[in-house]
Amino acid sequence: MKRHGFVATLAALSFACFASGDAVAGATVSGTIKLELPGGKKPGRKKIQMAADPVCAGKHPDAPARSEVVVVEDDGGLHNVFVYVKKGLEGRKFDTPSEPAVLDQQGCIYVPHVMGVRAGQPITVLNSDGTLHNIHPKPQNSAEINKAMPKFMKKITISFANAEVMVPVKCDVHPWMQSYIGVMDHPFFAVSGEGGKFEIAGLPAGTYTIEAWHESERLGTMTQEVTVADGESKSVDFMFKIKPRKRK
Ligand SMILES: [Cu+2]
Repeated sequence: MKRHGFVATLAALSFACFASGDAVAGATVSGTIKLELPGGKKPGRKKIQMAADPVCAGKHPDAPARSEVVVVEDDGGLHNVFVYVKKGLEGRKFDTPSEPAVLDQQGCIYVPHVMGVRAGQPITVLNSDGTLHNIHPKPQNSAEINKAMPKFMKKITISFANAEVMVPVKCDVHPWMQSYIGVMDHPFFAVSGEGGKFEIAGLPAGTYTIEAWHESERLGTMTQEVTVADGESKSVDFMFKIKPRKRK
């Protein structure tokens, strides 16, 4: 019996050594992003008027598309927040993925509304609509892109050379079309989704400034510092507040 226990302990020890030695012991930072809703009232999402292009309007036969500027759940869970490591990775280099990110023009809306890519990573831009779009990102740190995509052009590839939070993307044909792309020189970013949740995994041990960015100026950005050890998981939550409108 004793001997059996000893062997089992040895086996467990060697497994533990294997796990810490060979596996990627990256840390995870995850959390929930919420919007404070005074009185429990969440901001409405305006209908998007697409009548100017009947092809677009025809893509939403049952209900009109609605603005994605502030997408918030009843309990405050806030979608489309770009969360990323702003500080703490200086001097580190990460391979650029050759796998393209995908931005679709679908129902005359950008899908996804907010996304992250790597500097130099190819981005496949799809036209799923059978109408003319014009993909027009306006980066500050990379070359501007302005490409018409007639209805027969289903796919093009673009990329941004340099990191930038965030690159706004517009369509010159459909003024309501707007999206944002976070261009990063490292892989540690996420976009909040269901429940306002996000997760950034595989982080090296270290102390990081995490920034949460929302496109509305009245929400803006928030930052928090977090220190993680190898393999550690830490929770970082953000609570956005709607700032008063700026007086003009
Ligand atoms: Cu368009």
